[in-house]
Amino acid sequence: MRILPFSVGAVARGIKWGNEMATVEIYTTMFCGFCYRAKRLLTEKGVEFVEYDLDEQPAKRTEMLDRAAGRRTVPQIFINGAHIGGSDDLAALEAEGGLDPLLAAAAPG
Ligand SMILES: N[C@@H](CCC(=O)N[C@@H](CS)C(=O)NCC(=O)O)C(=O)O
Repeated sequence: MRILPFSVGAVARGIKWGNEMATVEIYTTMFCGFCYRAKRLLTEKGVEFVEYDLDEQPAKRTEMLDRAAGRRTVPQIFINGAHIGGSDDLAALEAEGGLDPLLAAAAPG
């Protein structure tokens, strides 16, 4: 029997509410320590993300520059379309408790 509309495990991770979850996108390259660091943080939190590997999809670099207001380094991370920044920005957001609320907000539409 399920009383709560969400799973206890999901609440512990602070991410999934019902079937809705934030859309997380990350632009990466293959040999990038900061990309691994950002992906590890997301993975440890149980967050699913869409990865755009610029080595495999070079055309995505222009898209990243547009969306990230010209920031050229990888990774660049977006949550529900909002620009978060790079790996350090993601880690700082997590440290100050700002990441979970963003992840808990379902993607619009
Ligand atoms: N502070 C940034 C550093 C990112 C960074 O330096 N990424 C390297 C790859 S691991 C990069 O894009 N280097 C190319 C460049 O600096 O133009 C972050 O935390 O994301």
